[in-house]
Amino acid sequence: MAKTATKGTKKVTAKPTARLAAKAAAKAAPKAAAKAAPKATAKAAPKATAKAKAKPARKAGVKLSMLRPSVNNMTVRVFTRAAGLDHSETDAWGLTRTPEFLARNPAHLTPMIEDKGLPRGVLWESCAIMQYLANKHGLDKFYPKAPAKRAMVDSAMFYLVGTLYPYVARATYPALGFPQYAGEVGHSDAHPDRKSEAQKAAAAAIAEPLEVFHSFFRDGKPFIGGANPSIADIRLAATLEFLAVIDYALPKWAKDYMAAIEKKLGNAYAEPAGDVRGYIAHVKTQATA
Ligand SMILES: N[C@@H](CCC(=O)N[C@@H](CS)C(=O)NCC(=O)O)C(=O)O
Repeated sequence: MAKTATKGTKKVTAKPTARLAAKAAAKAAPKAAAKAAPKATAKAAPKATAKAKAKPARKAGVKLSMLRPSVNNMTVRVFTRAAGLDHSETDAWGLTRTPEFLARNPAHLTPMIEDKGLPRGVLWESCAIMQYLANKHGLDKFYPKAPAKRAMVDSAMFYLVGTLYPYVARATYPALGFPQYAGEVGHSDAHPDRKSEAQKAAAAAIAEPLEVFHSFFRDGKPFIGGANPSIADIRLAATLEFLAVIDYALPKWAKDYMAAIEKKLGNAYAEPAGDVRGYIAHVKTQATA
């Protein structure tokens, strides 16, 4: 990964952004792409028009440590913005294995939140963070309370993290310049041809679980969450962003689905996506240089 240019903490006063959408979406990506490395863009969503009523932002007091080029991080960054949670973002680039970070989070993983009341003070794992914040703030729109509906959202997220994401990681991490997991061909000193075969096999394996999200979890609805994107939808759309780095040919439904999420969530989606897209544009430029 290229070193991110900006460190430090920024306060992010997000607003629910359903109406603020498309304009900002168009703006964010090129802005990020223009930078050699993704730069801090954690600023407030654009002000609503005079007509739109100012909704009081929920006071979350959440501190988020994150890495801008990461879709795991993008997931939580989109969610906090879309849910209108006040939070601050700290760029953790280069810091995740420092003694200070490890003392708080021995898994050295981002996204990580710090929030009063958490038994150990911190929480990592993107889906667990969204579940926790949705529970804490009663965000049923993103995470339904009804057990059966909630179970489907949980199932989709576990299926993503346990099945789809490992394929996406094996297929894209080499192109992204991210390290692969120990024990995998990509991490070993195997011949580049073997690594390339493994990468291609992983890319080929993506189609099946991807289709399951469409045919089973969406089941004819616009989103897994129904008429509105749930936390599982945010997790899925963010994950699919990485596939651009290998020019993966997404099926039409997936392209439409991602566009629909971006349209619904507006700048809440577009801004964090811009950081990921900017990073991908950067590595692709490097690869062809
Ligand atoms: N399953 C986790 C994955 C988190 C993860 O892999 N985070 C990476 C960035 S994509 C990280 O923080 N790596 C830093 C490190 O290991 O030091 C999630 O969804 O949050």
